[in-house]
Amino acid sequence: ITPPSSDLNFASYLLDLNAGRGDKLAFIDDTRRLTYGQLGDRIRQFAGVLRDLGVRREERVLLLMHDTIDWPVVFLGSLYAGVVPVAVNTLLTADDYAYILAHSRSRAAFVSGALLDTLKQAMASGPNQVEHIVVSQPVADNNVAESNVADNNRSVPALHEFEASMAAAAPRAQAARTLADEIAFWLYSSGSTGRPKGVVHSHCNLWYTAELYAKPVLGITENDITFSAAKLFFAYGLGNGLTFPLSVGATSVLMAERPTPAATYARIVDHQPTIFFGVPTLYASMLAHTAIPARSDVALRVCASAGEALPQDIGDRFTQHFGCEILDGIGSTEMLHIFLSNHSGKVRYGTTGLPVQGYEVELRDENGKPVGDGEIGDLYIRGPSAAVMYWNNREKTRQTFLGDWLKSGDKYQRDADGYYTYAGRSDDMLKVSGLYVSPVEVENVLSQHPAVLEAAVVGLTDSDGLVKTKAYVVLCQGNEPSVAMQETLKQFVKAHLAPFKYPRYIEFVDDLPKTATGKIQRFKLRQAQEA
Ligand code: 3SK
Repeated sequence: ITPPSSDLNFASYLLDLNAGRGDKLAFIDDTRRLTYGQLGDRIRQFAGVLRDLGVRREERVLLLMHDTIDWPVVFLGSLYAGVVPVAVNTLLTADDYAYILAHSRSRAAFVSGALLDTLKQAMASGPNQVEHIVVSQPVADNNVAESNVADNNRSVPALHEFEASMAAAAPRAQAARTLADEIAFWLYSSGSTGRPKGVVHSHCNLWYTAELYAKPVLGITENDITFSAAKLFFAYGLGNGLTFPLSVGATSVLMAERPTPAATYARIVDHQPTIFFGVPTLYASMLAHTAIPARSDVALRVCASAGEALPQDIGDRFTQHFGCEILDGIGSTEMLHIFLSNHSGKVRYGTTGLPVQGYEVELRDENGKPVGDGEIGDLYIRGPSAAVMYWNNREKTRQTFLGDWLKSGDKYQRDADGYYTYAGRSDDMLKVSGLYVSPVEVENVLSQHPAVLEAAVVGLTDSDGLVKTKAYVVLCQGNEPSVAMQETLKQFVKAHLAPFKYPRYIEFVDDLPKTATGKIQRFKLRQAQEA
């Protein structure tokens, strides 16, 4: 593909691209609809709000909002104005937001009414530079009663209501003349340890993910309706629900609430999306749901999965029922979207597929040397959508961004046909009796047992100081924890994998600790063990 020109304002690019689609629906949320014409008007209007609030080019603003049509307006309106939105997870604690506010030095905060109290708590607990809080969809006790007049000499932040601020602003006719390589937005990425890292992305990165993944791999066109269970504040959701559909003039369905199977199916049936984006845990619970819609009730033509490896059985059962493939892939906040993926017509469930064209992938050993097919190695990626850096974190930036290459922190194995299979996070891998054991591999086998809903495997250091595998297992309803069940599951794993991989210990639990995207937090299980 030909790279974009060195002048690129991604928001302005999208507005130009969709200029002929004024009456077409761009977004449908839980209560409202927005055409492309209205979206363009609101983006220009929002850039006027930023000017009224005194937010200047290259300054940061916090975007802490649920998925409604205001989210893309704030995100793209900021890009349009050359202001940098810092989009954050709506499920964090006040302590996390206090850290992010101080770290990003956000000048204003755009927040959903339901999250205002948490934001205020964060602001009260630490230093920050927020002068204005603008509340989208206020709730009853928000008290957004003040006049909406910006006064930059205040000592406490002014509270504004989103719609009133929009109504009072004069639209900004011209977009900021940004460069393709200019900083466009930040996302925060949390690792298994330490504070979240501010991942800094440029305008062209958004363009690349649409050109390299969404168009060729998903085959997305203007006739599609997208629906992403992953929220817009995740890199995965941002592409799925915003930049991909808008890059082709498609329609995106947004949902503010948590993606339960019932809520997800309701959108799939009511709005007839043609592309659905989920995560493995959700696909599993959708298949276990008591009221699965019939294939004839849905319009799905392709689905995507990321966040963690999709077990083969879930892919098979989903395709059997809905007649539609799930393209399992892996991306990262640092690469912005998916760089390794299954491709329609060539899906191999249980694998993460093949490199997305435009990205290079390598597996290396501890000394940085490429490993052979069938061997487990560390995953490195090279591609044009890589983030610029972690903000104000030289050490972590240097450890991750290695020239053109980026170290993902995942372990993979490639087979003779070039398909990649996930072998766990680098720091989750176990070495038992000198041999690598992938917790994911053992979990996948356990999950295939009819009594098992889900499982997580970690290393347990025994009294000899040797690492043994331990499985935390959630049983399906109607199955009771027992010694006999432990023995059955151990034998089941031994029958399916090299015997040394079977979990020496099994503990039954009610649920597993997970991130908001559904990734199992094995480090929490390890910590609980050590406590
Ligand atoms: O979790 C993933 O695989 C992923 C996919 C797309 C974008 C971001 C992420 C973390």
